[in-house]
Formats: sequence, structure tokens, C-alpha cells
Amino acid sequence: IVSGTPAKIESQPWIGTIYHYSKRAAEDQFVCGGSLIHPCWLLTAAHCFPKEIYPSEYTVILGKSQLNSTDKKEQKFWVEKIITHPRFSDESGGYENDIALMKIQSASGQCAVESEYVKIVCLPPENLELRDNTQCEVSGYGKQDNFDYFYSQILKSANVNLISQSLCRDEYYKDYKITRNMVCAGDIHWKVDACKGDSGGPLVCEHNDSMILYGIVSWGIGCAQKNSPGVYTRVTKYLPWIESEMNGIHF
Ligand code: 4AZ
Repeated sequence: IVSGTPAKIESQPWIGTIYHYSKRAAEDQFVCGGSLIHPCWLLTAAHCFPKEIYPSEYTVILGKSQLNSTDKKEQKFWVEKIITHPRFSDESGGYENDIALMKIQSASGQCAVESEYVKIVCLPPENLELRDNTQCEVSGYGKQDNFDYFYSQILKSANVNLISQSLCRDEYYKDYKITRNMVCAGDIHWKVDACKGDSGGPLVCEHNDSMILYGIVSWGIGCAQKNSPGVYTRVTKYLPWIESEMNGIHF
């Protein structure tokens, strides 16, 4: 997150951190963020994973305040399965259908247990289209600047405003393909944005007095660059897919 402020895990209790075991480094490496949408399911971005996925190489941690230290608020899970969207692609420069589900389970066979630090985020109602300029909030452990080498050690949050579809498509990303399955958000002064490592994490917006998951951090040209807003997967477009995959129904 570029700019923004340090966030307590209690303010984003649905955020999950995804790690991949690297044989080369002989350690777990941070991959992406995600959002807990059900005690057993984390929603994230498809581009967080390689073409061939081995779920047993991944772990998910909920309730995490600091990236490289552990505390007793945390809950750790192994990954039973990873489902990437069948039409995920990166052919138009950006990502299309950049969404994935991870089924998690703890060593004792349980899913997530609700606490002050671990909670489920609400999905939006199916036809919800928030107004342009609605202020939403993006969070993660991603880089704090475009050219930083390291990820942020602490969770951060930032306010960004939803940007009109036509402005994003025809002005900011003319040479890319912005579809209705994406939603753009940025800062009027281009100082605030998601960045590398925030991918898969939540863009939440207030609706009817509760926070709903409106977007998934997906892509953008650089971070906090003028006229290059963050591009998010538009969650409302994937509710049928999410529900059918969680129920194990395949059409
Ligand atoms: C990335 O590389 C990335 N400014 C994520 C988000 C944004 C740009 C890049 C949005 O994962």
C-alpha cells in the first residue's frame, strides 16, 4: 500500500496472508493477500498462482498483524484446494477473471474460528453498483512504493475512490482492456494505491452500514502513478461462480 496508514488487524479481520513454500529458499514466502468469505474459504486473485498448482505447498494465515513475526492472535491453515477461474487470462496486458478460491483447513481439521482478529467479510448483493467516487478501503502487506525491494512488514490500509468505468477504460487505460468485470479505484492526487504484494487482497466499501467486499486487488501500471489507477476484480460479477464452486456444483 502506497501512502495510507498502519492498520490494526481488528480493522480488517477478514484479511488473509498466503504463503508458498519455496524449496530453493527452504522457507515459506509471502505470495498474496486474500479475504475470508466463509470459515473454510479465502477469496483471492488467480494471478497469485502459477499454471500448475500444488495446494500442499501453500499455507494461509488469518489474524496476522506483522508479516514476518508470529503471535497468538493468528490462525494457521493448510490448503485443501485452489480453484482459479477457468477463464483467467493475462493476454490483454491486464488480468481478466482474476479470481481464485482457496479451501482452508487447520491441522486439527477445523476451518477459521471467529475472534476479534478473524472474521468473515460480507459479499455484495448481486446487482450492487456503487456510485462513482464512492470512497472504499484497500489493505495489505504490499510494497509501500513502486521501487521498494521489500514488502511492508505491517498491515496497511488506504482510502481510494471508485472511478467511472468509461473514464478508466477510455482515458487511463486506453491501450489495455478494461471490462465490466473490473472496477478501477484511485486517489485524486495519485498518491494512494495498492502495490505489488497487495494482490488478492480486499477492496471493501461501506454499504447499508456494513463493509462489503467490492473488489480484489488485481493489477495496474505501477503504483500510485499519475493517471494509472488500481484495477480490481469486480466481485459482484462472480457471485454465481463463487457460490457454485463453494457448493461443489459444476455447470
Ligand atoms: C502487482 O504487481 C500490482 N497499483 C498490484 C496492484 C497494482 C499494481 C501492481 C495497483 O501485484
